[in-house]
Amino acid sequence: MLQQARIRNLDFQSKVMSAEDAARLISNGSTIGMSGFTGSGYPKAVPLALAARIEEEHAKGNPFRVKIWTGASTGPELDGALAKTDGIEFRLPYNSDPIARQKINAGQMEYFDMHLSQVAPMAWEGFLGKLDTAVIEISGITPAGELVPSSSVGNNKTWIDIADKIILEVNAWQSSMLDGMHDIYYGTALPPHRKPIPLVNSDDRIGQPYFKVDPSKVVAVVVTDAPDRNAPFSAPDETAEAIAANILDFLVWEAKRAGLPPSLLPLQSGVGNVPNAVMAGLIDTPFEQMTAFTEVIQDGMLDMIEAGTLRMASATAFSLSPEKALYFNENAARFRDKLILRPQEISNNPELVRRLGCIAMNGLIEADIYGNVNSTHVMGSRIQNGIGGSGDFARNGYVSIFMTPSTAKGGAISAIVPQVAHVDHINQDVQVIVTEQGLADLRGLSPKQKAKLIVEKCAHPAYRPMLEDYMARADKESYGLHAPSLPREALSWHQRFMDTGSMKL
Ligand code: 0RQ
Repeated sequence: MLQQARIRNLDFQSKVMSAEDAARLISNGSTIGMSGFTGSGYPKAVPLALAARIEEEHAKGNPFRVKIWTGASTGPELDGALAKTDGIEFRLPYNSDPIARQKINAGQMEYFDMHLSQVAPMAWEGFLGKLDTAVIEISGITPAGELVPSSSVGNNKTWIDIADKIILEVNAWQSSMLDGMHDIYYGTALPPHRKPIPLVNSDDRIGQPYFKVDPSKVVAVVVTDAPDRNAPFSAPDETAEAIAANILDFLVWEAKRAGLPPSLLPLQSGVGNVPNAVMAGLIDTPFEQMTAFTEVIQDGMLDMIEAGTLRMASATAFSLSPEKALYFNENAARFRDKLILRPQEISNNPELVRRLGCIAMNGLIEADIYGNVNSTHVMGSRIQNGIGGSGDFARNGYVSIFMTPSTAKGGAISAIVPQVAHVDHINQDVQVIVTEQGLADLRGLSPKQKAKLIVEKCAHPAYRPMLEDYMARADKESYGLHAPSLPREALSWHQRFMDTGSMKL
């Protein structure tokens, strides 16, 4: 019954098989394009069956590893299960799974951390090699044999188009109300044939609701009924609330200064507790009829829609807490005409982000006194997640805001340092830095002016005198005085943490 309701095409019905049988169609050394974006819409049965098969082969002493491409992060049934078996040889473009992270940082898994908007174009350009198999979660198949996307779109269109063979997971847990919510654009091309993307407003629809698929490439259809697994949000603590309040004050001030409309400009927000607290806070500001042109729809955005503050949100995926995902499934009809899910090469497209003038709000690991930002590598070498979509939005938005608590690890680490140990966002792409201490608007400032403001507004009082002392000495001893630095000392804070467990003197 379930099967017939979701798979409304006889040819596809005849391809239904178990996840174990489908996993047997994948061989050692394969490159697999999986669906999945921030814990939504990832395949939940075939990767687990593949992990079991890899474990069996390893137990027999046979090699078995695969290369995995996705939209962004997935769930424990995919990254976690495959990483645990040492089954992933190579992974791109974003990961937040703790087991996979541990393998990457132990040097046991190759990882290509890249801008999310660039994944599909690079795959088409052939840089990434050949894609053997696509494993894609969908929420249904139409009578005409088109695929109804699931709770994330990510790179699925591209994987379906370029893979030699396709395994589909039809997940009955996903709301049937997702049908019609997606906008799959088929007009992309490689240079010199690329044309302007005809999207002018966040809520423009420029494509079609379904993925096209060549049925002869579909080798298996697996039926599942399993929830997405996103991490729950914890209630914002005092620090998160202070950061959110600083951002909200800034947005109100900026709207007045620049004469922005009451709908502000399209919002982009990273994932996590602080961005979620910002969304919650926007409900009580003078803004109205706002839109979001962003990567993921999180709890706060659904609340904003229900409060009437947010008119619509465009993204590539949901990133809802487990409770909010259930709530969405039960109330999907209400949100249906207010949400659009697009391929990530469109949701994160630099051309569109620049044209729309998004307000980009992302997290950081550390920033330096000149406004360079490290979003990815703890102590310069240990990857946390990846750059994700932050670069797509930071460089191209109307204003790029980066937020963080001023310290990490109970105060042992300062988030503001003389020099970042790894650079993801150069200072030209970072216009505002905000911590619970305050907000530094860096637009139009020279390096020395930026340094003064960042230390004064954003650094924790325990580290402010150390930074001021560094700046004063650099001002006297530096090789050049445009962006004064003391190379021998600039990374000594990180070394001290690694040696002693604290950046403090
Ligand atoms: O580690 O979990 O072991 O305690 O980093 O830090 O403070 O919980 O903050 O969850 O917002 O993550 C930059 C990682 C911030 C995130 C980053 C440690 C800290 C903790 C997480 P523990 P918090 P958040 C759209 C945009 C890149 C991708 C992006 C991110 C852990 O925002 O991945 O922006 N951004 N995508 O203790 C050592 C420091 C540290 C530190 C934090 N200075 N030194 N450890 N940590 N600062 C979304 C997508 O692209 C899908």
